[in-house]
Amino acid sequence: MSQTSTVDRDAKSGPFDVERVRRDFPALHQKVHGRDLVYLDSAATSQKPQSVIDAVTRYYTEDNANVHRGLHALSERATASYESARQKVCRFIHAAETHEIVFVRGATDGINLLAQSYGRSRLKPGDEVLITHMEHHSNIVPWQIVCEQTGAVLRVAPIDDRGELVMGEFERLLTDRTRIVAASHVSNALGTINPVEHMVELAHRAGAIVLLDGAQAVAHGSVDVQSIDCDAYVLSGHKMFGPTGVGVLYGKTSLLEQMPPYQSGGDMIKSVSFQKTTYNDLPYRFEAGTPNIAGVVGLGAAVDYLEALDTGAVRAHEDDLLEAATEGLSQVAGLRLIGTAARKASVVSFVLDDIHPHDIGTILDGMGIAVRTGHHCAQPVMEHFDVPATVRASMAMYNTRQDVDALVQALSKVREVFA
Ligand code: C6P
Repeated sequence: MSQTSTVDRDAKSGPFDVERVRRDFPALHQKVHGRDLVYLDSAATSQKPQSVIDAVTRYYTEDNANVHRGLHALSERATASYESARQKVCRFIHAAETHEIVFVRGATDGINLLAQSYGRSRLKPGDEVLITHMEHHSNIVPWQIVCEQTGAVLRVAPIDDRGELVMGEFERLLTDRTRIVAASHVSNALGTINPVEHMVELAHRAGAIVLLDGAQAVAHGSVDVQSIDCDAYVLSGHKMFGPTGVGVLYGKTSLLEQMPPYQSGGDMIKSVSFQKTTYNDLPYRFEAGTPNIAGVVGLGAAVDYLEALDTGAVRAHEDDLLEAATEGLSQVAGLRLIGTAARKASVVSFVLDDIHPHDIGTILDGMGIAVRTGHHCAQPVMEHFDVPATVRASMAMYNTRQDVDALVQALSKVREVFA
């Protein structure tokens, strides 16, 4: 991230050994179409370090058992690993209590949980939910659905032509009718880092609770949910070097305590009879059924991996990549950057002449360069910039200046092909 007060800028910054980090990620060392892979699609999903792969394999090889259910040794080991991952995530995002960490399938699942549990039980006709124009579909559609179900009204705070939230409008749209604000911490399509502390402060002043979508934030810098003071925060394991199919809904105790169960079944109850069911304590009340145990164990290993790195050095390295990519791409004739906010994570979206992004993506793939092309599940963003799609290169700590150079050079070739 280029700069943000939610990120600990005082973290010790030292020389960053990208080659050592790269050695931890086996998938990076392969040829694609006969060329060395240049992986620039980490916002879609990051690659996994060997330690995460090993943790998942070890769980299945040695400990595989259901959690919270068995008294036998394997079940106790599986439960211990599962609950230790909860403690790791709690520490990683600086939550106050481990029971504030609810394991879900990913950011999408976490947002749906909040919308259907808190939103559906609380919203009344005429109440308002405020989102922003830069949201991923996962932070739009669940709110549209809950507004249809309850008669609440969805409001959208605009963005400007750099892809920054128009704070004056955001503030104006916060009224005594606003009950929930749901906003991305970092935009996946633009890379914009939102001023989340200020947004939370304004929303709280208006009496609303705030959910932040941290899917794109957690891999780039330490997040402190207590200092941000958001009421809820979601993340996806697979975007922070962990497995797919696992993520976290963080909720302040005071919020989670008000929320009725979302899904029901095993593990979320204390007792069941045909007359009455009593629900389990937090966070188990929101973890119905057998969870993705291997995924949670892998997520714990991903947190271990991240915590062993110097976050300041990682951030400096990513900022350097962002700067190099922005500079390099700006030199490519006919290229228009989409998303030029002052505070950005290492994501660059662009269009090139009138060449369709899918064609660019296909040519780049032929050169071993993996980028994402399309609307990035953020169609309102595309509409704002009046483009059908963009090419998006998203960089993680294992990327190098050479990766950036390879992209910039390849784009000149793309232009030659279409000239
Ligand atoms: N964005 C991208 O290529 P899930 O699928 O639940 O793990 O994450 C959904 C999601 C929510 N919010 C933001 C800001 C996101 O970026 C994503 C996922 C990927 O940009 C896949 S569409």
